[in-house]
Amino acid sequence: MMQVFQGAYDGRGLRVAVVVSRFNESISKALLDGALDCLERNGVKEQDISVTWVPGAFEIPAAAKRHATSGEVDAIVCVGAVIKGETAHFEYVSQQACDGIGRVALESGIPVTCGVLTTYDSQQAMDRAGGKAGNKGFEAALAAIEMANLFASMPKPRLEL
Ligand code: INI
Repeated sequence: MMQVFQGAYDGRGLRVAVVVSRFNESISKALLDGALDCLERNGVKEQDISVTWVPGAFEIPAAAKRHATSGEVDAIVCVGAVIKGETAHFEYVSQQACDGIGRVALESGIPVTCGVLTTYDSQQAMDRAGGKAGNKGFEAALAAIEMANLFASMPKPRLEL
């Protein structure tokens, strides 16, 4: 019989860290609210949730790594907003944020999800932070719950890559 692994949207008993960047704060705050709403709706207890603020999206991976290596969380949700300005800075910040988040996930083996917006203007960001295109913070939190349950159901890692 074939084995199928999949995660459930059940946050009961999960310990979740949310890392949020202060830059573009009104957008980040809306993403954070979306993430917290999702965690609470899916049964994660308030005392099992932590929120960590960092200055900008560039700093998100380092804070996520601290949580990942603490052994005290089952999943990490990253939210923030990188919005294109007049220089190439946006490219480097968004790349560092997304690559770094992915690297922490791969290196730690703990689910780390990416609700960091990388948009060309503020309207696109607002649309994705509770506007007409949903709330990417909510979606990142849901993905974290699914991945934490998926990993709990999968065989334990025995080999180093
Ligand atoms: N940080 C963001 O989170 N979003 C941005 O749009 C942004 N832009 O465009 O500059 C941004 N820059 C700050 C960066 O994340 C660091 O905090 C800063 O460079 C200090 O390391």
